[in-house]
Parts: sequence; structure tokens; C-alpha cells
Amino acid sequence: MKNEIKFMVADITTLEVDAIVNAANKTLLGGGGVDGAIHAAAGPKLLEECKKLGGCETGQAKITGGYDLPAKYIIHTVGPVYTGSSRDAAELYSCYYGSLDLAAENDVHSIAFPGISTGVYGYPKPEAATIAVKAVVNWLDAHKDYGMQVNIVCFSNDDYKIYEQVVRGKR
Ligand code: AR6
Repeated sequence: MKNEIKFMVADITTLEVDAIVNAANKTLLGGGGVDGAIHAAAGPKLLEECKKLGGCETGQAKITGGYDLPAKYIIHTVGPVYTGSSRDAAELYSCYYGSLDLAAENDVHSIAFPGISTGVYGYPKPEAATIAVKAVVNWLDAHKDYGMQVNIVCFSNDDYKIYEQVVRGKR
């Protein structure tokens, strides 16, 4: 299998991949947005497992089962609440890079990411997309023979266009 990065518009909860990434909060006990959608689709056993994890720091990631989802695993990562400081970018980068590290430790070869921090947490989407692509490309470059299929999942066509501009070097 080759390393690959793909962009798509989809509901991340429907994807048949080894792991989907959740844009969680530090409690890991659920919330709104993509987190709420993932908990609703995975079912109540997910919350039971999450309760045992003891939360998660910003920029870090933890893994659980996927339960009723088509995905085998859920990687929960906590994006930064956008403040405009340089720390935001480092933390967001670490969400993507660290989630890929954790995925590889669990023999995951296909993974889907939402736009971490780009909803309630207020990260400007073009900046967030640039960081997401950079982190994924750097990880794939550093693990050339691993065979990771990365899906960047947009929830709207407008979000997809932002990634298109990033990839074409217009952002
Ligand atoms: N599939 C793919 N993307 C989605 C889906 C979905 N089903 N639903 C939403 N998005 P957000 P954050 C996109 O707010 O900014 C939660 O309450 C959405 O369009 O879910 O990291 C947590 O518990 C947006 O682009 O996450 C935290 O408290 C992106 O997912 C807080 O929100 C992320 O939006 C985290 O905020």
C-alpha cells in the first residue's frame, strides 16, 4: 500500500476506514459538532470507554474503539481554542502529527480527519487547512514506506475549496 492524501466532502461518521479522528475537548466526554455526531453514531459504549481515559491535553491524542461506527478506531484529539498566538499553530500541527503517530502504533493504514478546531474552537479555516496539510505531508514524508491513506474530510463544499486553494499554493 502506498502513502496517499485525499480530500473529500463527507460525514466522517460514515467512512469505512481503520480510524476516524474526533475533534474532542479536554474532558473526552463528548460535546457538539463532529464530537457529538461521532458519539451519537458510535453509541453509548464509546462514552463508557472515554470515561476511563482521564481526559486529554490540547495537542495530544488518545484512541478508543469505534463501536457502532464502520471505523475500527476513533482517535480523539483536542485542538486549540483559537487565540491568535503562535502556540495555536504548534498545537494544531501536533494534533495531526500525533494522531498519525498513534494511528501507526495501532497498525492503522487508513484514517480520516475532520477540520480540527475549525468549528466551535474558531480557528480560521484557511490557516487551519494549511497546517493540516503541512502536518500530514511531513508525517507521510517521514514514514515513506508505511502505507498510510489519509482522508481529509470537509463538511461542506466551501471547506473543500479552501483545501483546493491550499494544495494549489494559493494560500
Ligand atoms: N463530519 C465531518 N466534519 C464535521 C462533521 C461531520 N459529521 N460535523 C462537523 N464537522 P467542531 P472544534 C466539521 O465544532 O472546532 C465540540 O463540542 C465542522 O464543519 O466539531 O475542534 C467538542 O466537544 C468543522 O469544520 O470542532 C469541543 O468542545 C469541524 O468539523 C469543541 O466542539 C470541527 O468543528 C471542539 O471544537
